Amino acid sequence: MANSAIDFYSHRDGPNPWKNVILFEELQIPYNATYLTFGGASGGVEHEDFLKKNPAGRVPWIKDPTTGIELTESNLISEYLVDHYDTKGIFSVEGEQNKLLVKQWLGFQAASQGPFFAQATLVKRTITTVDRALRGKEYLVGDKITLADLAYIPWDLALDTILLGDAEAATAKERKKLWPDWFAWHNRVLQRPSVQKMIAIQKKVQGKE
Ligand SMILES: N[C@@H](CCC(=O)N[C@@H](CS)C(=O)NCC(=O)O)C(=O)O
Repeated sequence: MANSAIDFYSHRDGPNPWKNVILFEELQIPYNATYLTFGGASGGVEHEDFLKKNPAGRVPWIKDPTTGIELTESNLISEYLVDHYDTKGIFSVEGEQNKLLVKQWLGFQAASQGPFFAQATLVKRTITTVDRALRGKEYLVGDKITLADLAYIPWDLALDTILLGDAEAATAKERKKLWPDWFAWHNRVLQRPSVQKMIAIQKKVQGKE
């Protein structure tokens, strides 16, 4: 058991730190969360105060006063928490093959699920940026059409298939039909009390209770 609470740097909306919250709840590890903002303002992930801790300017980041360990990368933090605090072996697996498979799927999560899902969010953010830039204007530059406006058209035309008009996967019902095993697995994991607790904490800090 951790002697003192782990210092945990997080973000209210960014999904990665919330993986670690599930582990804090599973293993009953005390922690103190500091919620940073995105960007370089005071209290931000890119402010010099935090860059001294994590030069990558990303959360999560922890300091465990019990061991003195400082660490970033959410999946590595989860592995650290299990190595040190999973005394009942809730998450232990037998044999080299299974141990490696856990690492394989953690690697796939970090290299594929996280970044590609994040891109989907960035699509909307990009549209918001351009929308903002066009407020009160007819074109991006000056008061006439330029190459800049034209360059956006082909990708914007593809939006129906990229994201917004994803008629096949827009609702849970459709996703269940497309990916039944993924859907069942997702809902299965969702039932764990630690995950429900994480969701409750997340809603609270996001002001969505
Ligand atoms: N591979 C890292 C990714 C960390 C990451 O991208 N965190 C996001 C929040 S979910 C972040 O801090 N973003 C800050 C930014 O993009 O400026 C991990 O799994 O911990």
